[in-house]
Amino acid sequence: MSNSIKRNISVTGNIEFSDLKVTEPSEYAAGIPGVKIALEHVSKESGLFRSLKTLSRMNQKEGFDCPGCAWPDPDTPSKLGEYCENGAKAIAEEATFERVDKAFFEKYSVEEISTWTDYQIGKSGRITEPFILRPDSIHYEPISWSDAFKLIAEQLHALDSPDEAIFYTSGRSSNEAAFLYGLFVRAFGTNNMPDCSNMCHESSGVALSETLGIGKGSVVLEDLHEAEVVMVIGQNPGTNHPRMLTALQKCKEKGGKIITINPLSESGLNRFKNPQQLSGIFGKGTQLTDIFLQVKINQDVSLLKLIMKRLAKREEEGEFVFDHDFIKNKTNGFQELLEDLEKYNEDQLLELCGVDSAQIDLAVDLLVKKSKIIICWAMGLTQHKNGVENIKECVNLLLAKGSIGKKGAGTCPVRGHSNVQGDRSVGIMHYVSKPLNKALKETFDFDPPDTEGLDTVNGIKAMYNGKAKVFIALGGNFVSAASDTVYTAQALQNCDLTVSVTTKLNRTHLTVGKTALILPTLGRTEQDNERFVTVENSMGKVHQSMGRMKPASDKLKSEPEIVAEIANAYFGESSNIDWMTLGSDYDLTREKISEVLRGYEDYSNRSKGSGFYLPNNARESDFSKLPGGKAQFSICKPPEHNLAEDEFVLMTVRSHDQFNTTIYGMNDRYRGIYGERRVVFMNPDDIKEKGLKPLQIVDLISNYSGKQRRAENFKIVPYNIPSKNLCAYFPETNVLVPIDLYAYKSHTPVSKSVVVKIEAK
Ligand SMILES: Nc1nc2c(c(=O)[nH]1)N[C@H]1C(S)=C(S)[C@@H](COP(=O)(O)OP(=O)(O)OC[C@H]3O[C@@H](n4cnc5c(=O)[nH]c(N)nc54)[C@H](O)[C@@H]3O)O[C@H]1N2
Ligand SMILES: Nc1nc2c(c(=O)[nH]1)N[C@H]1C(S)=C(S)[C@@H](COP(=O)(O)OP(=O)(O)OC[C@H]3O[C@@H](n4cnc5c(=O)[nH]c(N)nc54)[C@H](O)[C@@H]3O)O[C@H]1N2
Ligand SMILES: [Mo]
Repeated sequence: MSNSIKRNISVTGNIEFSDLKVTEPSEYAAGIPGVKIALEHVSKESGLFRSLKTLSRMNQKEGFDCPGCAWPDPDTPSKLGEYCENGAKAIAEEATFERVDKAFFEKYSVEEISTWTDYQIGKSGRITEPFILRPDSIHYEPISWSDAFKLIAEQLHALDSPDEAIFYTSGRSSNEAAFLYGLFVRAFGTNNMPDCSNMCHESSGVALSETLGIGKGSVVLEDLHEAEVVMVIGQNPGTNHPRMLTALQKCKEKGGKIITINPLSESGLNRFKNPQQLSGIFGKGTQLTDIFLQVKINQDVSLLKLIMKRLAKREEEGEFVFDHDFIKNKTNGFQELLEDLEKYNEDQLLELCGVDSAQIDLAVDLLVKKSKIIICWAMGLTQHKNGVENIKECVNLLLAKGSIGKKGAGTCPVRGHSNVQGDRSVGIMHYVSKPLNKALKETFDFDPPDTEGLDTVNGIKAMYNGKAKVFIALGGNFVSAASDTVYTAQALQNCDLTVSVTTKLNRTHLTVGKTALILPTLGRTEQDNERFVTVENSMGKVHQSMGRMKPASDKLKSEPEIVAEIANAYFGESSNIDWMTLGSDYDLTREKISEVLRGYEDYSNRSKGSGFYLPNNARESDFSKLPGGKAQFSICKPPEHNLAEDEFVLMTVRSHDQFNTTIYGMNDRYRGIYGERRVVFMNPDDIKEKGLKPLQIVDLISNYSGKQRRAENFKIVPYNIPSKNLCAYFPETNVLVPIDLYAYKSHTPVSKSVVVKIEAK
């Protein structure tokens, strides 16, 4: 092989400012602007007619599943279309007319592309054929599919051990592709399967498995309509799960109340004008949040403890607050929890969480009387050092109120990627599942590896230290999604080979190993030879998805085909698994899934129409697999930050115009930010006290274990956020998150509580 050169790649791209305009935050979500902007995005990228046709098929029974978030579809979709503004943007990204082809890569080197912003890189279009970046080159060039597969097989064979390869999965892959991928990786001989869950809801998975015996939520969509109280904690549904607002609206119409816990008053949770109803478009809309508890970043445990302490007091005073039958028959550890609560002093907890005491009383009043309670949460709880405890504290409250396993009550971790939950269910994970391994052996006659593999953080370290040499990604944008961007980029660059199965170009295709391959695949919306795939939504329902659009290029392959061909090239004649047939016959793959996993009987048939639910023990109040056969209360401690005078806690969040690392546009409409992403939201009193000024340019700096990390060029925006707290967008701020700072047990990077200093320029 030719000599490899060192490429001069920028890991941040251009950090110059564009054109910032700041207005008051929006007073409501969606409404006319929501519909208008949805249509603008799709028609700009792919033409008005094509876009209307595509939107009408989204989330309908015979259509395709939205490639955006994992919020479930109602059984009777709205006639005005079951989509949201941000789903429409996701479609527009995929349906774009722009192309990354041979001429594009002849014109632009990877060095030049890396100086662009993520927004510009994403807008360059759909990839049309396989490309290779050779070790002595800075330009990608075309390669045939068969040569690409051969090269991957050769490099995998050249490794000293299968554990020197890492197989990442993002959450957009279908169940069929993910199952085949997991099967191949185990047959190859490793459990090195980090996935985007590691950076996302892993803390939920760990906490829920340990307390309720299942790593998923317990509610279904209809439960949200029935609930008496919905608590939305650490989640911004107006932007990230817009169709959830319709469910919250139904809950309110039936008399339910909503408590929101968040450092920011997100407009999506204030007033909602449902774009799927004429009254929503033209009327005043629905007030969603009844009680807003403005918690300090990462002090949810303090706040929940305070709520429980006050609930316990009300019980002592003679009210019926806790569900003692449920607690006695179904749970372990309630007495210990009450004893632990006594150790905390109210004033101390109030000071820590920073919430107004009278507001907390309003929430307590509500919770005393109700038992149909649902807690919804997302990244505001999971991406902290104590992410697992945050969720366990929510489970404590639900268990004490008997709010699990009954209609209108339960846990609702709101998933991110549209099929991240399905990928896990069919076997994408770095840890060992003994039942899965046993079933794989029975069905496919090989011994799957039985030692735990590398997750995202450990995978990055292994590549950095030269212990892993091949990195293969089924989707995603690893370098921009993971923490510590500079370190992660170096880790990937240390590899011999990096491979990405992808629809579009992103920064991970620039920060690559000596050799790099881009394998272009069909998107969700595109026709796949009349075949359909299946996905699982956030509430454990599996259903089909069938693309209808003409593919972006006739050289694309489907994900199951690509995975099967890699496996086939690697094993050659030596495998007793017929990879090529499995990769092309999705019905057969589904049959194999149903042989290996419980709950998928008659899979292909049942996935048609609105689909089927997978078994869920928490929904049935069956805790037989847990210690003593009971759900577990947990003792959790409030976290300590011990901030120095000049330190702040920074949360890194999504703007309204992005899907993770894909930047759709430069606005964050609901927060009143237009034309710029390099902003940091700061409390107006803090700005004054530090002698800073609105719109002043600063750098953000994190110091950890003697190493300084810097994110340059942010404009200060005064905002309603607790003192000593800051907020900025990811991925720009990922350079600040140290690789060694992650949640205990789940290893989720602490993207929502990074301690930083501000330095004026
Ligand atoms: N349009 C769009 N949809 C998406 C995505 C997207 O990027 N764009 N991403 C998808 C993915 S993968 C995921 S995981 C989800 C993410 O969905 P979210 O979790 O809603 O996304 P974030 O922007 O990270 O928002 C976190 C919210 O938590 C709050 N928060 C931060 N720290 C704390 C805290 O300590 N306590 C509390 N109580 N709140 C806190 C923030 O103010 C913010 O409102 O969305 C999915 N859907
Ligand atoms: N600082 C900070 N970091 C974070 C977070 C945060 O809140 N703060 N959030 C974390 C979370 S919750 C998550 S889930 C991760 C996300 O991590 P990833 O899942 O790795 O990142 P995405 O940005 O969702 O990946 C987008 C890329 O997927 C590819 N793609 C799109 N559609 C398809 C498809 O159909 N098939 C294939 N094969 N590829 C496709 C495109 O190339 C696109 O550029 O980021 C995490 N990183
Ligand atoms: Mo996520």
